[in-house]
Amino acid sequence: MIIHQLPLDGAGSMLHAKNAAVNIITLSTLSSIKMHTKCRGGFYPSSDKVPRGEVPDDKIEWSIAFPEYKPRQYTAAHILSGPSYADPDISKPDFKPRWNAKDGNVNRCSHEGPYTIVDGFPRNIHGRTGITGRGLLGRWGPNHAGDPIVTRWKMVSGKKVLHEGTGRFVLQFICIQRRDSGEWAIPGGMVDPGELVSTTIKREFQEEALNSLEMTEEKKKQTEQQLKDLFQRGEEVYSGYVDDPRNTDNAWMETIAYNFHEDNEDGILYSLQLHAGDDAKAVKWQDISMQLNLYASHREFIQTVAEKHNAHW
Ligand code: RP5
Repeated sequence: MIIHQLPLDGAGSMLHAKNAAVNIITLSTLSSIKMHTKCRGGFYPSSDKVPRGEVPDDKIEWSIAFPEYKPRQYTAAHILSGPSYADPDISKPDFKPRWNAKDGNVNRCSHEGPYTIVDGFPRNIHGRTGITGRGLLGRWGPNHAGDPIVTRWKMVSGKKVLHEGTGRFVLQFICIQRRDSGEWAIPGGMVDPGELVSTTIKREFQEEALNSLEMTEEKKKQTEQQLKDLFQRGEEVYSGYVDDPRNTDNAWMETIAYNFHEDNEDGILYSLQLHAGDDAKAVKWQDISMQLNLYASHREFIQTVAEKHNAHW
């Protein structure tokens, strides 16, 4: 028996048409779409209403002349106070970063190729954002993260759920609610200096979706053992720039996203107990569909995963 799920908007045929269109979005084109929708306009996040300068759609690219462009400079006070994960101010004489290179333990390479340095400052590889400085980001240039997209099939009474509108099975992913903005997101996080992204991804997943920071050492080991097989089967689904609301003209987010999928209904993901921890204030299994509204570019990453599994979108 197959469980059917009704289309949320009741527009089955329209969904089919849209699906045909989204299927042409491939990994290679992901990095060039929907950029600077979240890091342009309005006030800079968690600031005292610091406004971003206006950047019209046709003036995002640096190659387009925009002589009136005079963005404000903003770096959050806690970044300027010099926490261990942040760079010093660029004006400090002893700060000599090696741009576009592995700079000791810090990776200053972009996944998208070389970025330019203008008047000593790295320039956002995807164009203008309406603000200079680092905002909430610690590093000048690329700030590297990793994103675990952990998926399983939606099951009801032991059966996979089929969406009536698209005729495809419904996929679910582990979704966290961010403590900073309250938005729902993939449980990703920043790569620590010298850390492998694969390690970041596992660590962040366990901290944010399983609250490993509050587990006993024994429980932590047991959980790692349970997840070992799943984490060995990860597949990279995205690598590049993120349209993150914290991006500025001189500092931006990049990520590598991996999909860890469980096909087997006896597998670990059907019994795993979720507990929000660290930067997450809630965690849940989220049905995947085009109705999703997620932090930064996460909706696009999830769409890619849905397409990869030929799942409902
Ligand atoms: C996003 O910010 C990345 O995709 C990743 O999910 C996240 C990392 O930043 P924190 O969650 O550590 O703030 O751009």
